[in-house]
Amino acid sequence: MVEPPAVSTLRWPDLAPLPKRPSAAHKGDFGHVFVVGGSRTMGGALALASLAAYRAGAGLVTAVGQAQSQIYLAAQLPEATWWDWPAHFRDLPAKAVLAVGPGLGQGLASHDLVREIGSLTVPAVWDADALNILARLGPKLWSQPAQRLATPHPGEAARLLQTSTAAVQRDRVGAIRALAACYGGIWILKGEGTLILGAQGLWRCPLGNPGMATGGSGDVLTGLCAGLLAQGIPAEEAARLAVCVHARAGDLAAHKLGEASVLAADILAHIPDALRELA
Ligand code: B4P
Ligand code: MG
Repeated sequence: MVEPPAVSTLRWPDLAPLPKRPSAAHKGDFGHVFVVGGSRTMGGALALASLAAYRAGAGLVTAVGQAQSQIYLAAQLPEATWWDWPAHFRDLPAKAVLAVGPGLGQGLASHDLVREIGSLTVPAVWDADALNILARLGPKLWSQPAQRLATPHPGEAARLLQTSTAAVQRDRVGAIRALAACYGGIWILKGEGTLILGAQGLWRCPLGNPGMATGGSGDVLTGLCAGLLAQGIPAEEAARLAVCVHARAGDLAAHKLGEASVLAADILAHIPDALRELA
C-alpha cells in the first residue's frame, strides 16, 4: 500500500476565496478583532497587525497597547479603536477574535495579559512574545478549550520545544508535529516553505521569498489570520489562506521592488492584489 504524502503542497490560487459580502452587509457581520501587543517601544508591530486584520476584511479592529505606543496607530490607522493597558477581556462582543503578541514585550503586565487570554474560550491567534511567555509558563496556560492558532518562527518554536533553532530547522515536520502534540491547537511554522498543521492534515506553502525576512512581516501574518477568523472562516482554512495570501503579497512586493527593498508595509500594501487573485 502506498502511504499518503506526509505534507500536502498548497496551490495558488486554488484556495477558497473570501466569503462574498452580502449587499446589505454591515460591519458587525465581519467580526471584531482585538490585537493585543504594542508595549512602549513596539507600537509599530501592533499597527501592522491591526492594519492587516482590516485588509483581510474584519469589520472592526481594536488595538490594545500601552498608551505610549498609540502614536503609531494614530498616524497609520485612524479606522481602529484603541484600548489602553491594563485591559480586560471578559465581556467581549460576539464574533470577537483576539490576536496576541505583536510588540507585546515580556514584562509583568504582558504576562498578566497573556494569562488572562489563555484562560478565555474566544478564538485567538498567538504570536511573538505571547508565544515566548507560553514557552515559559507551559501548555497548562491554554487551560480552556478554544480555537487557537499559533504562528511561531523557528526561534520561537525552539523556545516552545526547549530545543535549538537549528534542531527545528533540521526537522521542521517533526517540530510542528511536536508543537501540536504538546500544546494542541493549529500551528503555523514560518520560514521558507511555511508549514500549517491541524486536524485536517499538514500543508506546505510553496510561495514567499527571502525578501520577507524583514522586521514586522510576521506581524502582518498575525493580523491576516485574525481578520480571516473574524469573518467566520474555519480556523484551519483561515490559517492556510492567511499564509498563502501573505506569501503571495510578499512575492508581488518583491517582484515590484526587489527582495532587498521589501518592507512589511509593502507586504501589507499587496494584500488586496493577492486577495483579488483568489476571487
Ligand atoms: P524576532 O526578533 O523575534 O523577530 P520578529 O520580531 O518575530 O520578526 P517578524 O515578526 O518580522 O518576523 P517573523 O520571523 O515572525 O526573531 C527573529 C529571529 O528568529 C532571527 O534572528 C532568527 O534567530 C530566528 N528566525 C526567524 N525566522 C527564521 C528562519 N526562517 N530560520 C532561522 N531562524 C529564524 O515572520 C517572518 C515572515 O516572513 C514569516 O511569515 C515567514 O514565513 C516569512 N519569511 C521569512 N523568511 C522567508 C523566506 N526565506 N522565504 C519565505 N518566507 C519567509
Ligand atoms: Mg514575529
